[in-house]
Amino acid sequence: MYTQSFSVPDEPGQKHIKAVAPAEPAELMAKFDARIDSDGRIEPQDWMPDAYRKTLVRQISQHAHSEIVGMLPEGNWISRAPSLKRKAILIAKVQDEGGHGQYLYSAAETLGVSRADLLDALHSGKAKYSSIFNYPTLNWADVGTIGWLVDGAAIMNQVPLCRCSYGPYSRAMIRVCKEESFHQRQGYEALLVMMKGTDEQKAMVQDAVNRYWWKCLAMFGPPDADSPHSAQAMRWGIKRVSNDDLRQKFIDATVPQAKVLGVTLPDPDLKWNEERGHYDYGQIDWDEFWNTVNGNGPCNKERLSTRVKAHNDGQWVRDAALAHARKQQQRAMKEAA
Ligand code: FAQ
Repeated sequence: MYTQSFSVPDEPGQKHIKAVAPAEPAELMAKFDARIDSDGRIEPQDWMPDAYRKTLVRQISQHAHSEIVGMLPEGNWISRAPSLKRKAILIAKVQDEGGHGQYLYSAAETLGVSRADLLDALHSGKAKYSSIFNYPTLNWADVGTIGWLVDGAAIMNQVPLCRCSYGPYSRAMIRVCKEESFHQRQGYEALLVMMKGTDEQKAMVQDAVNRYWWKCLAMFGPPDADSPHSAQAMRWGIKRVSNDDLRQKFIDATVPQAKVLGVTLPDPDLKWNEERGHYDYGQIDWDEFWNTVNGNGPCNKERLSTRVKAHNDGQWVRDAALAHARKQQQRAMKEAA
């Protein structure tokens, strides 16, 4: 039940996107290709190949799920934040993540899928979300580290998505990236404060960085050679930079930040390579990554059951909103009559 093999539900009888058609109409296909080649944007009303639509639904919905499941590890710390200021910042951040989920589900809906179906896929364990949110937040430094490293990795991956070929996704990403940038800074600042504190506080930061560093590198997805979707997604201008290139950019940007912070990144192979103009780094544990993606990470079960409970507990809000909308509509019709 908790595995995450993604599928936009395709069960017979349900209303979903068509399977990839054997042949797309040549004229429409040529127009679509020309738009992509000229770096134009595809909008919801435009014709697009089924495979392009399906890829976008897969990526955007996984992204939306990541944002809302991503609220949970930090949400655990709202009631235990060490000051009113930190609590206010954390509440704002967690709310922002919920908002990102909303923009992204809306962007996915423009492709002809329903939000209810996407949420069903998440809640039944069929849909993927980012591996990083299946790890626990053990102490307050984890919250700062998520801001610094997890949001930092998210921004690195998402800035190029502001130029994604699908209009609604690219526009949603502009606002998301502005907010993620605040998230990254607040996390880094919280850690800077802890690193000026007691030895115990410094040790907490180092411990959090030790636990999160490698998981953040894996967030960018499998190596390019093992990434089944990358080549086509890049051809279509959905992905603009490859998994490995983004991972490298993230490492290169983060090493100097770690120096300023005074923490050690837990990789003995991390060193500047003059010839490449980049940092070399050690082996990522891909078995551990896939084990987590496939439902067996430390918090997969807990995250999904919390998510399902939140959704069920919110049923009365959705019912009330619908009843209110119906009332408004009836009133408007009466007034117009
Ligand atoms: N976790 O061929 P590729 C955030 C799957 S938002 C789980 O390389 P693709 C905000 C992949 O889905 C973080 N699964 O796939 C925040 C595919 O499986 P499928 C999320 C992963 O799509 C911060 C298979 O592996 N960001 O953090 C992961 O071309 C703090 C093969 O991989 C986005 O979603 C993973 N890490 O590239 C919130 C950004 N990586 O579908 C709260 C948009 C790969 O065949 C607090 N997404 N897989 O069953 C993307 O850029 C891409 O989808 C990638 C994966 C790069 C994630």
